[in-house]
Amino acid sequence: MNIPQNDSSDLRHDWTVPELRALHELPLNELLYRAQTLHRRYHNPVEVQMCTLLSIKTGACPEDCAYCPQSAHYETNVEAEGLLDVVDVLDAAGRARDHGATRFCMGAAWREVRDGTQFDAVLDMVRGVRALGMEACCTLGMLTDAQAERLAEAGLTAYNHNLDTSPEFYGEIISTRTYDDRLRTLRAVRNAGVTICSGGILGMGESLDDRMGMLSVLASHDPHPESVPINSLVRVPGTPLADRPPVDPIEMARMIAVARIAMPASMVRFAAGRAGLSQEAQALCFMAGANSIFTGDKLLTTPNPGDDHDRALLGKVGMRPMARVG
Ligand code: SAM
Ligand code: DTB
Ligand code: SF4
Repeated sequence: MNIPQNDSSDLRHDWTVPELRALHELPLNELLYRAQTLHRRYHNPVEVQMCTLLSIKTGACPEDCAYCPQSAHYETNVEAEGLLDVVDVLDAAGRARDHGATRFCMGAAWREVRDGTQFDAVLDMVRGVRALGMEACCTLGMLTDAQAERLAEAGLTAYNHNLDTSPEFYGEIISTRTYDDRLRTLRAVRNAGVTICSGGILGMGESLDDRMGMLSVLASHDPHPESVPINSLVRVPGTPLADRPPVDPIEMARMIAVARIAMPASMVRFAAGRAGLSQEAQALCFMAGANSIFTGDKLLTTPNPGDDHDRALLGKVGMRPMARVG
């Protein structure tokens, strides 16, 4: 990524919660103006990266993440499915590429990676996606240093591992692992030379300070995570968070804008939760500094707006998909 030399003072790693909260509380126009100013210093403001997700191993996950339809702890309508075949995954990646995606993200409902034939197959998937000329991203749960290195050797571009929320609120949402487990995997990814994709979820009952606390921890990483997905909770029946009230789209835009200001050179991904939003609300999120979306009609297990919707939306707002590099 080309970071203009003279702007390194924008890239701070000591953002405090009160500072971030003060940004969040600005009049919306003022907040958006600041976010847009930084956005165009580091990115082309009319380009949006298209990423496509595929669940390569679905459901029956031993973790108890309260938001997740794939946890074995909750009765949801997700059907468990073992690891997909490499050819099928590469088929899907090729189709995503034909639809304009430049990054292909493979998600597995695992607590952690185990060495063996399944991990070897994932490494083949990574090599295959790279051979298609796309960025390859995986989200497979916790990793050891050695596993992160093997993913790096296979050519993995990015590893997604979300912090989800603040350290203080984390225990309300997940009891089967700790925040430190999460941070340890992020360190393994960074040390292996794979870029980091890490963000979180709005709408789980967290406070504003929890949202800002998560951004403060993310921004404390040096370098910043190269990509920061901001999800709004997809409320899935059967999960403990099924009845949470929906996230106000203006709150979503504010969160994206603060993420953009705190980590100006990063890709800020407007991730889960677009399906419930109007085109105007989505446009506002782009104006706030989002420059990446998940495309295709499915996220991992839940619906996403789909290609026709996204083509119409980007057309209306005059944005274009980012071209593939290489
Ligand atoms: N099992 C791995 C893990 O947890 O890291 C990888 C897959 S997991 C489904 C990836 C991410 O999806 C989670 O960290 C969470 O942030 C997000 N996610 C899961 N369910 C969600 C939901 N209902 N709404 C929004 N985001 C969700
Ligand atoms: C991320 O932050 N959001 C994506 C991706 N990283 C892996 C996952 C969203 C999952 C939404 C619920 C589902 O479809 O199962
Ligand atoms: Fe498992 Fe990941 Fe879902 Fe948590 S978020 S239950 S670890 S698939």
